[in-house]
Amino acid sequence: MNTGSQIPTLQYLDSQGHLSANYKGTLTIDTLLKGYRVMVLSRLIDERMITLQRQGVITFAMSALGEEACAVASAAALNLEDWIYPQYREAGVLFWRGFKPIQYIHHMFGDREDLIFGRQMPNHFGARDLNVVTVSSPIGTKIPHAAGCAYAMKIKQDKSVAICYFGEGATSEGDFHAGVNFAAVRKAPVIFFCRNNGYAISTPCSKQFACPGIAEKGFGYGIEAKRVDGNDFFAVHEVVKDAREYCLEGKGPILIEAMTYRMGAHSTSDDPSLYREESEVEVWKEKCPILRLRRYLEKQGAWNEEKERKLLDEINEEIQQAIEQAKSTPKPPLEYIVEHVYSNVPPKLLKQYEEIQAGEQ
Ligand SMILES: Cc1ncc(C[n+]2csc(CCOP(=O)(O)OP(=O)(O)O)c2C)c(N)n1
Ligand SMILES: [Mg+2]
Repeated sequence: MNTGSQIPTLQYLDSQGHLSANYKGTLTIDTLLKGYRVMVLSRLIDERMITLQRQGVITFAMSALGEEACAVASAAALNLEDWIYPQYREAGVLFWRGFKPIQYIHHMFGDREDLIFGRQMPNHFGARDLNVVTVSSPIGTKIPHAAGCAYAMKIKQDKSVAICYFGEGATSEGDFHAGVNFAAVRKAPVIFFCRNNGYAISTPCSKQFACPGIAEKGFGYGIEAKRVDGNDFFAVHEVVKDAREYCLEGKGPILIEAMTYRMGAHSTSDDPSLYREESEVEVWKEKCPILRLRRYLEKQGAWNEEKERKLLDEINEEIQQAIEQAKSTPKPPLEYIVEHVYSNVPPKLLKQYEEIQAGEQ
């Protein structure tokens, strides 16, 4: 983040797992244990997918390494009826809502069981039955979509909100301006959740924007804005829970800036050693959201080495089985690349399809 911000960063849980006495929230040990499991699942799946890409088994992978609390703790603060507009680092939201590792891995393989039949890049997931709108590659495009969805819910007097996740890089896009301004004027019940992870691929925040941070941008649109430690499960949960209530009281949208760090590469097509020092990553390893929550749970007597080993074994086994299953699942039929979008396949697409088909024979 650039220096000079006057907006404080809400934090309750420090890196050693001490919870501040100021925390008056509602999180129970059961919810925290679920949150911990989902964050570990998200981490282990990400790590395996990166390895599979390196082995040439899948084409591409992105990860949420170090940013897991943003997705999982925010999902824990929402209702299932709330609409989710994720970017590509929010698989944790899906897992919190019950998406199975096998479903996710079919998606990463783009096979016949992938809900979108391999028509999107890996990490561009979605789940209609979980109210999770499919990720789209062009950065920021989901911001006006979420604003429109929330405005529709307001008109229909639904008691739900929309949440739109994006990185700090997305706030330099025109869609950020259009979406946030529209939501502000219409008082649409939408939470704009910005993960400020320090980089937009290789561009650090210092070269992205001249204002002190992202939260400040919200004030420019006349909306409420908060900054939170994005690696603190308690703080993220509380700020999103409060934001949801704020939206439902008809007060309009809210912008949350979650301070976090992208521990991994931007994607498997990126090499961060070209633009940042390893020492920077080392500092953030101690602030890891998973480690922090584990330390807290251990202090409460709710977690120990034996439980940890069992959890890792269970998840790794489930992931391994899912990978085997995906490996033996056929690819979607070739015609699916042109079908299911238009009622009649447009001539240009048909021509391309016929060319590919001829090349395959
Ligand atoms: C409109 C648009 N421009 C550029 C890209 C290429 N691109 C993909 S991800 C990315 C960086 C996004 O950074 P940020 O919003 O901070 O999200 P993060 O990857 O850090 O989570 C860029 C420039 C794109 N997908 N869409
Ligand atoms: Mg970023």
